[in-house]
Amino acid sequence: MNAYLECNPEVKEALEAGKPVVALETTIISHGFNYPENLDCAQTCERVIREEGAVPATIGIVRGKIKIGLSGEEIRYFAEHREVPKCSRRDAAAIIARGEYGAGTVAATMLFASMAGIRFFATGGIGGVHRGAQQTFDISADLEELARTDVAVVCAGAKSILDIPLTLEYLETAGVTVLGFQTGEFPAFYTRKSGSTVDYRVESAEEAARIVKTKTELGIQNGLLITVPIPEKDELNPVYINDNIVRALEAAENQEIRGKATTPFLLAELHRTTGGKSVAANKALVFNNSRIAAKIAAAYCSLQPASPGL
Ligand code: PSU
Ligand code: MN
Repeated sequence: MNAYLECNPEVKEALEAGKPVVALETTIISHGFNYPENLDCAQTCERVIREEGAVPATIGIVRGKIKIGLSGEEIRYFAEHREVPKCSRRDAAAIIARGEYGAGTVAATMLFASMAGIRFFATGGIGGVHRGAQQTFDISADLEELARTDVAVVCAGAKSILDIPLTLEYLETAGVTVLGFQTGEFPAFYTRKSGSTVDYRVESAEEAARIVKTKTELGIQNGLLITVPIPEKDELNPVYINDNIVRALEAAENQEIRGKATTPFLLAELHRTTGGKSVAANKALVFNNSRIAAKIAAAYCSLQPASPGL
């Protein structure tokens, strides 16, 4: 492990013993929700992972150290300090060298998890190719990270604030395996369906774990995406949420929101215009993803290698 990494003893022990560990991100805490929902969400994700017998490792940069497995107090800090900068791969070295705090995106959390040897990561949605990217070039660094870093990310697909077909094209070019957990369709975060298909539908945690394991044994060292639809009871009406998304995109355009501010702005707009409905859906899907990630991590740890010596 590098000198900037600090792994808490529980996570370290679990990793050494080959027990299931699931990483969680901090951008979702500082920039994905308001206080105190963000605190409740972060704590519940950890609890859900524990209920499945896995160890949660919420990851963030604390005074220049990459903390693998934040303490309760540190999680509270990220929840209360929404000004902590969003940290993607490109920001990591600068934030760490300056001894500052950083809230890790999906990209940075994958990077840090892989440094620590964590194979599974649960989140809400990944960043992707933004609508209009043909002009703006706004493509999330999350996709590039999936192209290069060996961590399996469990998410509810991507929001339709993004261009989902183009996001899937990018993932295909990057060689990222995309699984649908009990679905043949790529989920659209707030809704179970996006109109785009996934290539591989899996029915169980064991089946997903077997694919991750096979990829590892083949020495294919990039990311893998496991997409899980939001539970039916929590799904939002597609017409309703898409109307709100169109309005949020217009507001971003009118206010000339650009770069790393775009995704948090769109999320906040949706939270506001849906009067909290998007927040409730967002929480439900993150908890569901945390539970399924823990189940897959546990299944992975109980799989035997395909043949001796692997
Ligand atoms: N999608 C969500 N909630 C989030 C994010 C995405 O529903 O909090 C965050 C994640 O941390 C993701 C990041 O990695 O936004 C993507 O930002 P960008 O589009 O700037 O790459
Ligand atoms: Mn962007």
